[in-house]
Amino acid sequence: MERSVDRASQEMLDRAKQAERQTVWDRFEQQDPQCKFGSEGLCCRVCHMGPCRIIDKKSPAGVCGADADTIAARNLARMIAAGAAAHSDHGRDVAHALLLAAGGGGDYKVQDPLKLRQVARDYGIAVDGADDAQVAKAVAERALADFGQQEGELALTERAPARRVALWRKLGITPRGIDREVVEIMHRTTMGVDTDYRNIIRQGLRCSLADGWGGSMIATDLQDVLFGTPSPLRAQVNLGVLDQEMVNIIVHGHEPTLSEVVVAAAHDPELQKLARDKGAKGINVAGICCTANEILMRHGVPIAGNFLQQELAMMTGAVDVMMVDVQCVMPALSDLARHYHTKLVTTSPKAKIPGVEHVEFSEERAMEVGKEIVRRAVENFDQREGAPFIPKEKMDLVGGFTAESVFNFLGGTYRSTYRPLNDAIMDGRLRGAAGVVGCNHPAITHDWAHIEMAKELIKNDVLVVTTGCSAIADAKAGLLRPEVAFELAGKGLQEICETVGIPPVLHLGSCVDNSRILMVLSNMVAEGGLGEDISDLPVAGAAPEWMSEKAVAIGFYFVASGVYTVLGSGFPIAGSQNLTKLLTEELEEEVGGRFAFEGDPVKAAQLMIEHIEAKRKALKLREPMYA
Ligand code: NFS
Ligand code: SF4
Repeated sequence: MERSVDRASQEMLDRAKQAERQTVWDRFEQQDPQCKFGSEGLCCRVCHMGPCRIIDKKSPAGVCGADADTIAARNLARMIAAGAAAHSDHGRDVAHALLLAAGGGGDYKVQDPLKLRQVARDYGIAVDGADDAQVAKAVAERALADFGQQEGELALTERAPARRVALWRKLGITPRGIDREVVEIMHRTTMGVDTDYRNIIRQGLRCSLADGWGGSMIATDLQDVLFGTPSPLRAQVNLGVLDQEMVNIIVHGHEPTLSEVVVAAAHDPELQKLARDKGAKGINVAGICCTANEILMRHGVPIAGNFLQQELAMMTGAVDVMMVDVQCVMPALSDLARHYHTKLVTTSPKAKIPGVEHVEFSEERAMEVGKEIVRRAVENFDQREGAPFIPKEKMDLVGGFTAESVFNFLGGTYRSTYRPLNDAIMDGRLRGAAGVVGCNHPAITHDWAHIEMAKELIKNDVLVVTTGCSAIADAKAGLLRPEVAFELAGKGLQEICETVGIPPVLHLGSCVDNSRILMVLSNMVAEGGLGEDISDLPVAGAAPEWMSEKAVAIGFYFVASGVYTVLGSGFPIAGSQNLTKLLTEELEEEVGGRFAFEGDPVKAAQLMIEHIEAKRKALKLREPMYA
């Protein structure tokens, strides 16, 4: 199997081989064969009577009597809890930064007062007569309270269509408080509590909603408030954005509270001068993973690569500092860094790596820390060992779409309406829309599944929205350029891209920005003509190369919101037929969405298109114009 379809990555993998450097792909091979009990969800380590493994006839239950269904469901629910916790803890930090900004302390300022007021209204906070600081304080406090709320409902869930809100209430899965739903999963899945796999998954759905319509949505909205709501812009992507003659700083991780100040610090005249004194032409910041998506969306800062490229970027020998914060950071970077001049720097008190330099970030001293990191990079520039090897590949892209901006463009004029999008779907120029999101996985040829799926969808007049590492994969393949529509999109989608000047694949941001997709779906329902609920819409979702627990939480909140969602590889639950049936069939009755598992990205796209067609039929829409 080829490791990557990305040329730049292939070149770096060749270099790695010559230099006998290990990568994630090698370690993945070393893990072969992976434990069957774990991968089928049949290993339980919840108490010290275990670990227990389910073996059909020999041991059909663990020491306590828990069976395959219980054990697989508990394991999966804990993945949801972890994923929701990661997104939500990120959201919490942003809310904290907003509170600081409201108090006038620290280095953050409200940059989108309009969005601030919108969020305030959605929280039911009175804004008339209040100044920005007062509104920001009220919003930040309200958002922070959402995490610890014990009773009632998360306010932002009311952004969903009324039908959906009512359904959640009926099912008892409206989230009460963000932290509470995570804690309740941990409680229910500990030894001797919830044994009913259906009941466990119910709580899983509730917790995932606390992520999508809670923690992640708070992260997205308050980041827009603090750092500005993105608008479409041009940028570049892939390892070729590293510049041999510049100080290269890679920001890797997730929280823009830090990457934003690093980008600003890189413009500091004093540091710029220092860089020139060191013989560099300037300071170049580039991103990896979702913090890259954040600063791309708002500033057009180039992206060096996605999840599976983190080691490859370091192997160029051109990275003077790789700064990491939280999530998706491979511990392997620390060993690898010993072979290069690259300074690896951890920054979060939540995420240290043994033997790695730590420059502790806090929102209170944001700019000071940002400058310190840039300074270390500049001072490291002349420590490079030999000439770097930077692949030439880089690609242009247009990114920066949001739920607010994206479909305004479909009308050709800037107005806040989803009418043109809904009309295009209703008159059959567009068949529907699909969200393709998520990670890379070394078991799947890097980027291949994302790209092939997106191509198949746009060929069939399905508009694609994308986030996370999937967006970066598509970007590298050139799918985020408006002109690619003429080459690869169906005729209907081509017409739309041409009229509006948008690419057929729209970059909506980082993984917490999947909450933007939830808002797009809500807005489509609100605009009218496509049914009463998200589950009526001709849309589908997919994560063709997922690996993170965060992707599990995302998949669940899409399904719980009524979206048919196809995963490139199944959840680790194959040992429980009942649970598999619940997630891939029966859930649809309950919540209007369900999962499908399909490893072939083109087949997966066809499943999505079939689903979209079924929804079109149910809505009695006309046949697609260019079928
Ligand atoms: Ni999402 Fe973004 Fe990438 Fe996966 Fe990791 S960076 S938060 S989890 S690997 S898409
Ligand atoms: Fe085994 Fe039950 Fe303990 Fe799990 S909870 S380790 S199945 S005894």
